[in-house]
Amino acid sequence: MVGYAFMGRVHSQAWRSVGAFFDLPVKPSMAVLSGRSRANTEAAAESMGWASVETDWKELVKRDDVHLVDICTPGDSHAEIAIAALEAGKHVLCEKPLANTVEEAEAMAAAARAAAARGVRSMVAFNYRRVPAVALARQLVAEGRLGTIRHVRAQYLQDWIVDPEFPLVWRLQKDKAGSGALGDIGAHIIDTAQFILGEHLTGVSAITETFIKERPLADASAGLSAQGGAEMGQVTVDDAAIFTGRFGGGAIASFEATRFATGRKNALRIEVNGSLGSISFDFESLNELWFHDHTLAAEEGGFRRVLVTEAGHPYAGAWWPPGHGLGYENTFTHEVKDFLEAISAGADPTPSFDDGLQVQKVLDAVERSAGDDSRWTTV
Ligand code: SOE
Repeated sequence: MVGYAFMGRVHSQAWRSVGAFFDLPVKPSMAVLSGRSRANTEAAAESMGWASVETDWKELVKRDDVHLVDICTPGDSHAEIAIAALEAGKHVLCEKPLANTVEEAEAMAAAARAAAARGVRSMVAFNYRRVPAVALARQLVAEGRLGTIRHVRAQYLQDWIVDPEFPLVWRLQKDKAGSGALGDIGAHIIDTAQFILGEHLTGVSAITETFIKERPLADASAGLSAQGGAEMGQVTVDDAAIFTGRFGGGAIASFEATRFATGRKNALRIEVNGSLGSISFDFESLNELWFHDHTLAAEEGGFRRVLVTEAGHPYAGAWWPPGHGLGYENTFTHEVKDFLEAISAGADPTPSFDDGLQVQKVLDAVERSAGDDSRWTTV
């Protein structure tokens, strides 16, 4: 694994726990963690269960005992690390968004296609696909239970940078993160919506806003709970993005991604309305999917809560008895389980780097539209 901050910790938890809950065709062993500071990387490796450390990811990629590289760094290093690892014959799991630009994502997707021809697999870490309720929503749509899809309403609402004193962490710098709320959390709702529908967005019209233009500088490694100093720096990404879009199958959609929705912590919400029914999901109640069956008599209709914790629900049977529920970290365990199974089966895992590239094209279209008075922009 490369990187050991928030994403590194949650991925490590997944690698540690996956074999205890799923009957896997291969057993992962956590060989090496890479980070720039030896002392900090050693401390992280010790607490998260990695057997050794490297201070240069290029050394990690060369090692014979490494068969899979998990990239948990900011977006500006994804392309270089992923392409080097794929060329060295290592399977690659890469955090989202796939890259900071469409050009980088294109190079990564090309490297992934070439590697797949040699049996080397890659996957982008859109973990919310692996929430059991989200996977169930996709099943219901695929089975036709919602009929023709007409509307998608997707939001990803957080509030962790409302305070103007919150420092200029890497997620607020375009050269490191690519974009702001758009790429960080907007990418998740784009992927989740496309996953549930099994269709792509074809065009968008967008607005973006940066409410706080300057913030105190933070130290380079600062994470989500960082402190700032007296010196100020420029915020170079969006704080919020709102866009409308059209899906290939005819549905029309609205998307909202913001870190300024006071009181909302990790509210990834999606509602889909079809001719035969609707589903509604909110990550802040992740064990629930709300389903309205429009084929019932009007007197019996209405949204019903499905508690997605039954053994027959996606992923749920591997865990606890019905009603005991899962959390954020379990979605990453499902992700690495699916990745290991695909590698062993010689199958292409999803979401692939091509799927990541497609999301990158939507992000790019949103930015182009927002920079051009919300003009309708083809993906
Ligand atoms: C921060 O906004 C963040 O950690 C994202 O980077 C993650 O992708 C999301 O799952 C939770 O919020």
